[in-house]
Amino acid sequence: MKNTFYELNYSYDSLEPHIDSKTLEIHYSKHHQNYFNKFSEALDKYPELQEKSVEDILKDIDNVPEDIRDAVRNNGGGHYNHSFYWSVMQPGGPNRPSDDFANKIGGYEKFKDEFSHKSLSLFGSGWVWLVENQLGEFEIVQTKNQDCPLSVGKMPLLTIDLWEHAYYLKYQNRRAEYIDAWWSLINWDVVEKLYQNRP
Ligand code: MN3
Repeated sequence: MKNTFYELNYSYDSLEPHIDSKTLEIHYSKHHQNYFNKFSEALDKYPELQEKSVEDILKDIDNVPEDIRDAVRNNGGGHYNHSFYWSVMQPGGPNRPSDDFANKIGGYEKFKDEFSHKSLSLFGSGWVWLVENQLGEFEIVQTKNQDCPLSVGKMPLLTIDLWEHAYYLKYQNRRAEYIDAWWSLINWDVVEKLYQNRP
Protein backbone atom coordinates (compact mmCIF):
# COMPACT_ATOMS: atom_id res chain seq x y z
CA MET A 1 0.00 0.00 0.00
CA LYS A 2 1.58 3.20 -1.18
CA ASN A 3 -0.83 5.54 0.59
CA THR A 4 -0.68 5.93 4.34
CA PHE A 5 -2.87 8.00 6.63
CA TYR A 6 -1.83 11.62 6.86
CA GLU A 7 0.22 12.45 9.93
CA LEU A 8 -0.97 15.69 11.49
CA ASN A 9 2.21 17.27 12.75
CA TYR A 10 0.62 19.74 15.12
CA SER A 11 -1.54 19.25 18.20
CA TYR A 12 -5.31 19.49 18.25
CA ASP A 13 -5.20 22.77 20.15
CA SER A 14 -2.74 24.43 17.73
CA LEU A 15 -5.42 26.22 15.75
CA GLU A 16 -7.27 27.64 18.76
CA PRO A 17 -9.21 29.86 19.07
CA HIS A 18 -10.12 29.90 15.37
CA ILE A 19 -10.64 26.15 15.13
CA ASP A 20 -11.27 24.59 18.51
CA SER A 21 -9.44 21.49 19.56
CA LYS A 22 -12.54 19.25 19.75
CA THR A 23 -13.49 20.11 16.17
CA LEU A 24 -9.96 19.43 14.95
CA GLU A 25 -9.77 16.13 16.84
CA ILE A 26 -13.07 14.79 15.50
CA HIS A 27 -12.49 16.15 12.01
CA TYR A 28 -9.05 14.55 11.72
CA SER A 29 -9.34 11.36 13.77
CA LYS A 30 -12.91 10.43 12.77
CA HIS A 31 -13.93 12.09 9.48
CA HIS A 32 -10.57 12.11 7.72
CA GLN A 33 -9.62 8.69 9.07
CA ASN A 34 -12.90 7.29 7.79
CA TYR A 35 -12.32 8.64 4.28
CA PHE A 36 -8.87 7.12 4.32
CA ASN A 37 -10.13 3.73 5.52
CA LYS A 38 -12.83 3.60 2.86
CA PHE A 39 -10.38 4.68 0.18
CA SER A 40 -8.06 1.82 1.18
CA GLU A 41 -10.96 -0.64 1.18
CA ALA A 42 -12.03 0.49 -2.29
CA LEU A 43 -8.56 -0.39 -3.61
CA ASP A 44 -8.59 -3.86 -2.02
CA LYS A 45 -9.38 -5.64 -5.27
CA TYR A 46 -6.96 -3.61 -7.36
CA PRO A 47 -3.30 -4.15 -6.37
CA GLU A 48 -2.09 -2.07 -9.33
CA LEU A 49 -3.93 0.99 -7.98
CA GLN A 50 -2.46 0.40 -4.54
CA GLU A 51 0.94 1.17 -6.05
CA LYS A 52 -0.18 4.61 -7.18
CA SER A 53 -0.31 7.75 -5.05
CA VAL A 54 -3.72 9.19 -4.24
CA GLU A 55 -2.76 12.26 -6.34
CA ASP A 56 -2.09 10.15 -9.43
CA ILE A 57 -5.28 8.17 -8.93
CA LEU A 58 -7.41 11.33 -8.65
CA LYS A 59 -5.72 12.92 -11.68
CA ASP A 60 -6.74 9.90 -13.70
CA ILE A 61 -10.16 9.29 -12.12
CA ASP A 62 -11.81 8.44 -15.45
CA ASN A 63 -9.58 5.38 -15.75
CA VAL A 64 -10.38 4.03 -12.30
CA PRO A 65 -12.51 0.86 -12.69
CA GLU A 66 -16.16 1.79 -12.75
CA ASP A 67 -17.19 -0.39 -9.82
CA ILE A 68 -15.01 1.63 -7.43
CA ARG A 69 -14.90 5.00 -9.22
CA ASP A 70 -17.47 6.74 -7.02
CA ALA A 71 -15.92 5.31 -3.86
CA VAL A 72 -12.50 6.53 -4.96
CA ARG A 73 -13.79 9.96 -5.98
CA ASN A 74 -15.51 10.40 -2.61
CA ASN A 75 -13.04 8.73 -0.27
CA GLY A 76 -9.76 9.21 -2.13
CA GLY A 77 -10.89 12.79 -2.63
CA GLY A 78 -11.84 13.00 1.05
CA HIS A 79 -8.41 11.73 2.04
CA TYR A 80 -6.45 14.01 -0.31
CA ASN A 81 -8.54 17.13 0.31
CA HIS A 82 -8.26 16.86 4.07
CA SER A 83 -4.51 16.20 3.97
CA PHE A 84 -4.16 19.29 1.84
CA TYR A 85 -6.34 21.39 4.14
CA TRP A 86 -4.30 20.41 7.23
CA SER A 87 -1.06 21.19 5.47
CA VAL A 88 -1.95 24.76 4.49
CA MET A 89 -2.91 25.57 8.09
CA GLN A 90 0.51 24.52 9.43
CA PRO A 91 1.09 26.84 12.43
CA GLY A 92 4.14 29.09 12.47
CA GLY A 93 4.16 30.60 8.99
CA PRO A 94 3.17 34.07 7.87
CA ASN A 95 -0.58 34.56 7.65
CA ARG A 96 -0.20 37.12 4.88
CA PRO A 97 1.24 36.31 1.46
CA SER A 98 4.49 37.92 0.35
CA ASP A 99 4.02 41.09 -1.73
CA ASP A 100 5.24 39.23 -4.77
CA PHE A 101 2.72 36.40 -4.40
CA ALA A 102 -0.09 38.78 -3.42
CA ASN A 103 0.50 40.62 -6.71
CA LYS A 104 0.33 37.36 -8.63
CA ILE A 105 -3.10 36.53 -7.19
CA GLY A 106 -4.50 39.97 -7.93
CA GLY A 107 -3.82 41.70 -4.59
CA TYR A 108 -4.46 40.27 -1.15
CA GLU A 109 -7.63 42.17 -0.20
CA LYS A 110 -9.29 41.54 -3.55
CA PHE A 111 -8.32 37.88 -3.45
CA LYS A 112 -9.61 37.55 0.09
CA ASP A 113 -12.95 39.12 -0.84
CA GLU A 114 -13.42 36.92 -3.85
CA PHE A 115 -12.36 33.73 -2.09
CA SER A 116 -14.60 34.50 0.91
CA HIS A 117 -17.52 35.26 -1.36
CA LYS A 118 -17.13 31.94 -3.18
CA SER A 119 -16.87 30.17 0.17
CA LEU A 120 -19.98 31.80 1.54
CA SER A 121 -22.00 31.15 -1.60
CA LEU A 122 -21.15 27.46 -1.95
CA PHE A 123 -24.41 25.56 -1.68
CA GLY A 124 -24.30 22.39 0.40
CA SER A 125 -21.05 20.64 1.28
CA GLY A 126 -17.79 21.11 -0.53
CA TRP A 127 -14.59 23.07 -0.83
CA VAL A 128 -13.23 26.30 -2.25
CA TRP A 129 -9.75 26.32 -3.74
CA LEU A 130 -7.07 28.52 -5.18
CA VAL A 131 -5.72 26.51 -8.10
CA GLU A 132 -3.43 26.96 -11.06
CA ASN A 133 -5.10 25.83 -14.27
CA GLN A 134 -3.43 24.18 -17.23
CA LEU A 135 -2.77 27.57 -18.85
CA GLY A 136 -0.80 28.63 -15.78
CA GLU A 137 -3.53 31.00 -14.58
CA PHE A 138 -4.86 31.30 -11.06
CA GLU A 139 -8.51 30.50 -10.43
CA ILE A 140 -10.76 30.37 -7.40
CA VAL A 141 -13.01 27.35 -7.79
CA GLN A 142 -15.68 25.49 -5.85
CA THR A 143 -15.87 21.70 -5.71
CA LYS A 144 -18.88 19.71 -4.49
CA ASN A 145 -18.74 16.92 -1.92
CA GLN A 146 -15.18 15.51 -1.95
CA ASP A 147 -14.44 16.23 -5.60
CA CYS A 148 -10.86 17.30 -6.16
CA PRO A 149 -9.46 19.87 -8.62
CA LEU A 150 -6.75 17.36 -9.59
CA SER A 151 -9.47 15.38 -11.40
CA VAL A 152 -10.09 18.31 -13.75
CA GLY A 153 -6.43 19.10 -14.38
CA LYS A 154 -6.06 21.90 -11.84
CA MET A 155 -3.31 22.15 -9.26
CA PRO A 156 -4.42 22.96 -5.69
CA LEU A 157 -2.59 25.76 -3.87
CA LEU A 158 -4.99 26.59 -1.03
CA THR A 159 -8.28 25.22 0.25
CA ILE A 160 -11.00 25.65 2.84
CA ASP A 161 -13.26 22.82 3.97
CA LEU A 162 -16.87 24.03 3.89
CA TRP A 163 -18.58 20.92 5.21
CA GLU A 164 -20.45 21.74 8.40
CA HIS A 165 -18.35 19.20 10.30
CA ALA A 166 -15.42 21.62 9.83
CA TYR A 167 -17.00 24.34 11.95
CA TYR A 168 -20.39 23.41 13.40
CA LEU A 169 -19.34 22.71 17.01
CA LYS A 170 -17.94 26.20 17.45
CA TYR A 171 -19.75 28.30 14.86
CA GLN A 172 -23.02 26.37 14.32
CA ASN A 173 -24.65 27.89 11.22
CA ARG A 174 -22.34 30.93 11.16
CA ARG A 175 -20.22 29.92 8.18
CA ALA A 176 -19.12 33.52 7.59
CA GLU A 177 -17.43 33.64 11.01
CA TYR A 178 -15.55 30.42 10.35
CA ILE A 179 -14.37 31.70 6.97
CA ASP A 180 -13.28 34.95 8.54
CA ALA A 181 -11.34 33.17 11.29
CA TRP A 182 -9.74 30.74 8.83
CA TRP A 183 -7.75 33.54 7.16
CA SER A 184 -5.66 33.79 10.34
CA LEU A 185 -4.69 30.11 10.03
CA ILE A 186 -3.25 30.02 6.53
CA ASN A 187 0.47 29.40 6.32
CA TRP A 188 1.45 31.29 3.18
CA ASP A 189 4.96 29.80 3.21
CA VAL A 190 3.40 26.43 2.45
CA VAL A 191 1.18 27.89 -0.30
CA GLU A 192 4.02 29.79 -1.95
CA LYS A 193 6.36 26.76 -1.80
CA LEU A 194 3.70 24.63 -3.50
CA TYR A 195 3.55 27.24 -6.22
CA GLN A 196 7.34 27.53 -6.59
CA ASN A 197 7.85 23.76 -6.63
CA ARG A 198 4.99 22.97 -8.98
CA PRO A 199 5.82 20.49 -11.72
MN1 MN3 B 1 -13.96 17.82 6.32
